Amino acid sequence: MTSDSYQCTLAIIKPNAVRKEDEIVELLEKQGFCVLQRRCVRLTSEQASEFYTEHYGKMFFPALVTFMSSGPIVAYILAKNNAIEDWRNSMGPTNSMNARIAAPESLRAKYGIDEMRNGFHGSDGPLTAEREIRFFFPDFISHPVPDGQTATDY
Ligand code: RTP
Ligand code: MG
Repeated sequence: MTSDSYQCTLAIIKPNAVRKEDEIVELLEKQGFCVLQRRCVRLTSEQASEFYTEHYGKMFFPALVTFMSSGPIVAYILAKNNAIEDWRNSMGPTNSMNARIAAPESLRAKYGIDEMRNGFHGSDGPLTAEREIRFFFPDFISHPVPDGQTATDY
């Protein structure tokens, strides 16, 4: 990826933070993220299990599925230079209580409650971003990728 090219990531506002959507979007736009697509959905537990399939078998998996299907969520395709890493930095540490200490300006510090109800999801790499964008936005077409970039870079 060249330094002036944009990258896409999949971001989610989780059920505990959805009512703060307006101010969250304002904040992320101030940080240079551009919302390319938005979708408000309520996942079934089957869909939540599929989305978080990498965590299947972990102790927190059943609670995660229950939480993610407990109310509406909002999914976004965000575009920015270095969007994947930058969005994860904007979210902060997974555990919102740690975030309030280690990264008090982060979104999870501001809008998260605990380790589970941490308000946000962000793809953790280019392949994951591609899969997760397709999960919520199957019709999204990214630009052609001539020089070996992933399909979510454009
Ligand atoms: P995410 O995938 O949602 O962006 O979060 P992450 O990479 O920071 O964290 P990950 O390890 O992938 O965990 C996925 C989500 O599962 C919930 N979780 N709860 N011990 C717990 O109670 C626990 N651990 C993880 C969180 O909602 C976390 O974001
Ligand atoms: Mg993760």
